[in-house]
Amino acid sequence: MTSPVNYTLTENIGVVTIDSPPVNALSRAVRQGLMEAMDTAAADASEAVLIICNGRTFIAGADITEFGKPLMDPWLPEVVDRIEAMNKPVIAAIHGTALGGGFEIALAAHYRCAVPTGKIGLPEVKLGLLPGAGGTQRTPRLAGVDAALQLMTSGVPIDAAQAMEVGLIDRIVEGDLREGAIKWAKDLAATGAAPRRTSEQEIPPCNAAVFSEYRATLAQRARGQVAPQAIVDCVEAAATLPFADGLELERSKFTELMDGEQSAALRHFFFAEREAAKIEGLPKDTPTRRVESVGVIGGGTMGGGIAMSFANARIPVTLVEISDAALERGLSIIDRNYAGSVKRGKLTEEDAAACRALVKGSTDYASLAEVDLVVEAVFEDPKLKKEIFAKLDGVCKQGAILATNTSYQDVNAIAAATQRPEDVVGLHFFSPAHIMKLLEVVRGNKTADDVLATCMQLAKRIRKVPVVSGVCYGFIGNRMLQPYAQQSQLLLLEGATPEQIDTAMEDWGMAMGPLRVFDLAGLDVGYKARQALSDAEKGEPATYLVPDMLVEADRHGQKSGSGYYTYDEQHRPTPCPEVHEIIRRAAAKLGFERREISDEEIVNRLIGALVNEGRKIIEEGIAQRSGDIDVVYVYGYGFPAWRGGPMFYGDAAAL
Ligand code: 3H9
Repeated sequence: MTSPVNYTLTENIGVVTIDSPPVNALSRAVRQGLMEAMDTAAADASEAVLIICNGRTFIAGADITEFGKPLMDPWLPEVVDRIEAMNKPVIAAIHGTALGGGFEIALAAHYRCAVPTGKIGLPEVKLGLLPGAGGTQRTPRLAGVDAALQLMTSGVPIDAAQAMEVGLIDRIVEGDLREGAIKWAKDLAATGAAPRRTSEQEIPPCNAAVFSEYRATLAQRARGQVAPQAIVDCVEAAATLPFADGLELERSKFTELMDGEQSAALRHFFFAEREAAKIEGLPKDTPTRRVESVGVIGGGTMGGGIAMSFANARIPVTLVEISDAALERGLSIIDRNYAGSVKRGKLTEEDAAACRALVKGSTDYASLAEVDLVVEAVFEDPKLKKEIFAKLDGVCKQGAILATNTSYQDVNAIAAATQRPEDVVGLHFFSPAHIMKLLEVVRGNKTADDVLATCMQLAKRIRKVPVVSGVCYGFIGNRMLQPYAQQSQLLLLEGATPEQIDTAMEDWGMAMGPLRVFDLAGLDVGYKARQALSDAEKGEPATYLVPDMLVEADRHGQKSGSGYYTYDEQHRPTPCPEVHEIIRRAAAKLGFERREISDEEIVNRLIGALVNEGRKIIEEGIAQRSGDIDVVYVYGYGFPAWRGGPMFYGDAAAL
């Protein structure tokens, strides 16, 4: 087998080229190849050594597929030490993303350059790990403690200019990277530049309080997670201990994290997310349709957010509303959202203006005649949706994809309102649609393969995470929410308070407890829907009596200032005796005997409800695989990724 690492002596420069698609991860073969290349370079006539990669990126990190398996020689830290110990200057030349172990290789090199579009990062924290090949000790020596903590605890990569500003790279190479880097290597050799070992550098002085401040911030921002705190420990060691001792601490903490539950969960999630983009039975080379223009029907919160998602990816959008007034309202919400993005530093003023200019309004369906995709986002009225699809069938060009953003309705029935059900698909965005990453792609019985493949590809283009769902009431995410919501009602009636349930779930890791979620969504919505149903249709009174009584007591949720909680002007919730009394009355009316309920029972019953429904969803073939459900819950419902998603957690905890 040929090695993925090639070594050539080009004049007086030893050039080490890594070529291991797709992302040059540090598999055993790459590590071996690097060791051999260093041995050869150390012994030959080269005066400097260049490490560079072929393909789309510099090394994107350790090979995650090897994690959790027995270690194979040479171990990455040995490779890193070998590179740093070289007796002639070693230069790393970065393009794409130098991530994790990949950037640690660059840190062990004596000099670093990158193309202007290059990025560097230490994303191990997203896998529940810390940089385990010297990154926690070398990064602060070059960039200082603050920048190092920021890079490692966020896991977010920075671009070449920022990396240069903080001292993590030495120069930016314009034009051809290989040529520029070889020229630099020759200059270094000509001027007799010596190896410059990061481990031997003094760490810039820092304020000792920074560590306790970081620990406190992370206890909030990364509640429950162990890796971010371990990173702070290691950086503190870098600032206070000799390099070798710091490295020893890093190695023991890395091993501890690797063996822990959180990293196992996050590694599962990493692969689940990538797997979710694949559709069983659909070949990789399934043709796709061109999508260069989009129509959105409905300019409410949802439609506006969907329009922005496309415009942000520089795809022109025609937003259709029923009247000039409604259109004006919709466009002004979009204006406000863009102003907000600029204010929060998410977009520059120019970018926001360029995106906004791509959204045009219309009150005429004829303006959708030439678009490649239409997303209908009107309110949940099945009759109205069918009328709209019949109209679209009349005006849209052949081959246009017709999508509905329904959260619950039957996509097959909507498709049947057209003469082209194969072009109809569900695209279920989550609110706020320009921010939330999840996109459920709902496959109808007749949805064509190329429509599905196009939607999966398009999702990536608009920076969403797509998951395929079959047709059922609520698809994957909202269907699972029903038994979860019902369980929360039973817990209230049996003796728990809203604040006990929410705190238990938030302490466990959910972004928001269920009752605060219901308050945010508005209790009146479900109440109104129930008024149209017969008692039999409403189901068990235990599942809705409390919210009905709250609405009847004028507690409509956060927007009205009160629901399960009372809210102040900053929307901060306070527990309320009136609510406790309502719950007690409801329990008495339904004959519930109230008792003490432990936090553990709350978590197990609520997560158990999700898991049980999830298993049914898999049995019925609505979801392709359990990892897809995990992706839906993490990206759409605030489920903690470090618990792996409900299905991973359910299996691990034998729920
Ligand atoms: C680490 O380095 C630990 C060290 O500190 C210490 C060790 C002692 N390994 O994401 P994509 C696969 S921890 C194995 O769709 P993109 C991926 O599964 C590591 N495989 O592409 C997919 O396979 P498939 C720190 C990997 O262009 C294919 O490559 N590094 C790895 O959207 C394409 O991936 C990270 O955490 C890997 N490291 O994004 C970086 N990376 O086609 C993780 C990717 O079969 N990677 N694959 O589904 C990423 O963030 C993105 O993949 C990247 C490219 C930005 C590189």
